[in-house]
Amino acid sequence: MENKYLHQVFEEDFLIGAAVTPWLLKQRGEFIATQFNSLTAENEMKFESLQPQRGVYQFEVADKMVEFAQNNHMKMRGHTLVWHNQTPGWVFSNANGSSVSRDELLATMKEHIQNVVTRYKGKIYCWDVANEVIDDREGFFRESKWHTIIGDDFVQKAFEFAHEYDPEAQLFYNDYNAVIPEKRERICRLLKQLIASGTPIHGMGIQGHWNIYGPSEDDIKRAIECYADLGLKVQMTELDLSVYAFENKESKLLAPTKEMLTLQAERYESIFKIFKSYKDVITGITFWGVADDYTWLDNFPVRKRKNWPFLFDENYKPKESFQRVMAIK
Ligand code: HXH
Repeated sequence: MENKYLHQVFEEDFLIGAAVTPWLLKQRGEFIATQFNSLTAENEMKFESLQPQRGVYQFEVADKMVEFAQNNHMKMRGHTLVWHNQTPGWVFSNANGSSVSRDELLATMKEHIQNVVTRYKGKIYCWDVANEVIDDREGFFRESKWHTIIGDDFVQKAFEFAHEYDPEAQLFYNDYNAVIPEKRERICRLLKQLIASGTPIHGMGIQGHWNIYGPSEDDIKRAIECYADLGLKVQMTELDLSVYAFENKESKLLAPTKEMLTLQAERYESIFKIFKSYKDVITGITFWGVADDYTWLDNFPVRKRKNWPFLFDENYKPKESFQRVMAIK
């Protein structure tokens, strides 16, 4: 296995992707194209990026990212069509501040999906159609304007529109905390309802914003099985392993400790062993970034706190985590 690249080691198993910014592609394009064979735009295909004002579409940046993927023979995932965040206010309210009606919001949803999905038909093989619509604790649907204004069928509608404009695209539901048993059960209920009503849905995206302490291997396995048992493909869509437990508010650390890096390497090895054992249902593993020089975790859940969640360090050198993942048989 000398000098193989990351995606080559899993060639027979699943795609290996990275979420990137235009800046990363410019600075580190060659590195990204050699280690990964799938690409996601971290922000550039979200609603506010593509249609900041009603009827005003901005496709230039996203187009360039799609072009990069094509030029480098990488697959591209689309993220995301319907989400409660990073969606402009005009979507939900009229010029006078009053709420749009169900029919108006459905028309906006349909038009947006039509324009975006049609533009990238045949170039984006897989869409996160709906992101994070299930509530974390009680209740079922997360409280959002999409849900309040349209009602329970807003998720189904989004999938139907996406399917109408690209019948070949793989359509995914995507969520976080998707291996925590209580939320997993609620997500499964949603997926079952969608399937029972004939919705064109093909996969479940487990985001995978995890850390060096959890979730447990059992929870990960059980979740993959639950989703796969519904007949869906499964992907890890936003994988990163924070070096902090979620409650840890530490913010002064300038470099990861040895213990952190060792724990991270052990966890990367064990989760990739699990992923490999489910290669028949898992079709892709995407990291939510590339290397430790830049991650959204530098600002979440603690602002301006450095984190080191990936397989490559701040200088794009392989970490112990990388070696352990590459050595899996
Ligand atoms: C993802 N959300 C998004 O899918 C992706 O588009 C974005 O670029 C980064 C991460 C993860 C997320 C979900 C909920 C959330 C924060 C991040 O809100 C919380 C707030 C407090 C406590 C827990 C979650």
